[in-house]
Amino acid sequence: MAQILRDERELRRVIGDGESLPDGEVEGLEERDLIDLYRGMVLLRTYDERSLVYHRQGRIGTYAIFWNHEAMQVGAVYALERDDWIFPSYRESAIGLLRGMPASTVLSWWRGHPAGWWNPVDYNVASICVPIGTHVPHATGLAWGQKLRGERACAIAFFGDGATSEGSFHEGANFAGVMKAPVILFCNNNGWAISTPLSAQTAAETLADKAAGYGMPGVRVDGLDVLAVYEATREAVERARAGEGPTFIEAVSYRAAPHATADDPTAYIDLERVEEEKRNECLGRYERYLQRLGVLTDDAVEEIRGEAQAAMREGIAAAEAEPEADPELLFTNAYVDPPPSLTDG
Ligand SMILES: Cc1ncc(C[n+]2csc(CCOP(=O)(O)OP(=O)(O)O)c2C)c(N)n1
Ligand SMILES: [Mg+2]
Repeated sequence: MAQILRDERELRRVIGDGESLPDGEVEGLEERDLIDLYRGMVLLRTYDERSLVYHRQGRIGTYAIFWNHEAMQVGAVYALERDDWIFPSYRESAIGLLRGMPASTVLSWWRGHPAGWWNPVDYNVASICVPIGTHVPHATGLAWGQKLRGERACAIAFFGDGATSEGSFHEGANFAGVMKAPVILFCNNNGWAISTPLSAQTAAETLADKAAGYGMPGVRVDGLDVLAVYEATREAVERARAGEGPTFIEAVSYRAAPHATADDPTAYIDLERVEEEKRNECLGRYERYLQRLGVLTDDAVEEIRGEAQAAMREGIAAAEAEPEADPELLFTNAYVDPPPSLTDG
């Protein structure tokens, strides 16, 4: 069971620090699950680190780094079943990899190539949402639809702290509460919306407090603790399937990387705090936990990292082998009746 830390309002944690904070465990998770979670985190970490290199080499465009957000993404998705729907923002661009999507697809998306757009029903992963918060009503609507059809599947929407100030978030959350939609509103609170700090974003004491206004529970969890995230999401999924409606999860972290490759956070961020966060980053924290438990061998680490690196090598090669896109495609599905300026000449 997760422990609740008294000094950090209801911030759930399972992984200890190897010193004064003891390790917990999550009921029902076997050794195989613990390693699967680790494999997912290594895959996403490798995707992210390689993508930054590919960007620097001019092989992908602007890229939204998700370094140290892996615990939130992997922990939450692990609590879902394959039929449950995922609605990612740009921060979760590679989350489809956890559902078997090839790395080349997501790399193509960041290359602005049409091969980067998948059919959502192939993975039950919706398109990557760049407008802030507009996918919250989409996820809610889909979840409500599933409920009306008597289906078991639920939906999860990932969005940031900044998104909680957007109209679409409030509309989606209110609708979810009223309709008791089986949806999980997963807020990645990394403390920043580009250069806007949380303190300038909201007057609420915590983002989870907002849940009360929509008649749903609000849960706070350490966003760098993959097991606490998993456990909190699993409970939310159980509520959703039991007909009890939506849950708001606030996963707390502090953004340790630039917002995106086009950003220079040295102009505004607390650099000492960033260094501290890097020392405590989520993958290393989980790796040390598994080592304390004695379930992760050096050979397994090497093998899992090797698999992820190979997936990325294959991914970039496949993305770069795509034939150049036809610029006309930009307009193909934009108009029922294209204006003369696009059709003439
Ligand atoms: C509707 C809308 N307004 C503004 C933007 C520009 N924008 C891109 S990212 C971002 C910050 C979002 O911060 P947050 O919701 O905390 O997510 P994070 O990037 O931290 O994961 C903004 C304002 C946008 N993409 N969409
Ligand atoms: Mg943010």
